[in-house]
Amino acid sequence: MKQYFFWPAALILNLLCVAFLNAQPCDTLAPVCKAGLPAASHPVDADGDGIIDSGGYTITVQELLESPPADCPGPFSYTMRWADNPQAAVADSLFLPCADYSPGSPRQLELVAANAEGQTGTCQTTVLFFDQDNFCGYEAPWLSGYIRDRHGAPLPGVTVVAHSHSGQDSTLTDESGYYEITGLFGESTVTLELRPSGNPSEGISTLDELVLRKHMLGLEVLSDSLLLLAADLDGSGHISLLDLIIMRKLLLGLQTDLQPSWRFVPIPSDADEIDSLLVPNEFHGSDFHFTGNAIDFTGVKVGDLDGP
Ligand SMILES: [Ca+2]
Ligand SMILES: [Ca+2]
Repeated sequence: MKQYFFWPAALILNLLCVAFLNAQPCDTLAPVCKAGLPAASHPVDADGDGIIDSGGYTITVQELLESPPADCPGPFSYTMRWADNPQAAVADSLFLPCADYSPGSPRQLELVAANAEGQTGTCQTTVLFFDQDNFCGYEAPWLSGYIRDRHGAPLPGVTVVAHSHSGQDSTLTDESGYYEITGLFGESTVTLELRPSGNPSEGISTLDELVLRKHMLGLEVLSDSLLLLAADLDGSGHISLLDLIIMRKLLLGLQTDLQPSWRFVPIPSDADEIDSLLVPNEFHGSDFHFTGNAIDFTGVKVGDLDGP
């Protein structure tokens, strides 16, 4: 009877000794955090009555951890805490009420790994908050702005298309030239494409032809960078006889199309940037992680050179 209990006990003791001897402490305990952690808002029933009344964000340790510490004896336990509030560490998940989320302000989260020997190590990552479904009520124009002509008059009816890796969204400028694109949260790079409305030959008369002729003859050289853009009728990046020929054809009705018929220049912009806008009517932007990005454009009617 005694032997019956003795051998398993000795075996367990032996295994514990082996485990202890194998548990070599390592120099540094280095867990690997995810590189950037998007957090989407979710609905919350704060008073438990079954009716959604607020929102918030929940982040779990598992979401934060990319990989456990390498070359160190486990098992590991994990806690996490806000880097700016290191006192409050939690083991499983952090809940952040909407009120604690500051729009446009990412926060640093720190993961703490510990092993049985009492060693600890940390890693940090940036948490990016999104309120795509508006549970926190922070849904705001993600990307907006005004499109006006070079005299400052609003340009209604311009189609604004936002292309991103998740697809595209489009809208029209209203009577005040205002556009607003929402619902493309979390995109790191977006291309805005602006498509004008109206007749390609609008705004072009013999007066404009006269201005272009004078410029080409060196009699009255255009110096305004927006006008130089307007004088490049074929979008070649420079002004040549071909631009004058196209204008002549438009005036005679021999040509009805003009590509592009408008050029859109983001504001602020300097002459160097305008010169480089050989790919017309596209604006590549990045770092649009948060709401409230504003980009205004000046629309230039190609071929319309007269007036102030
Ligand atoms: Ca040209
Ligand atoms: Ca004109």
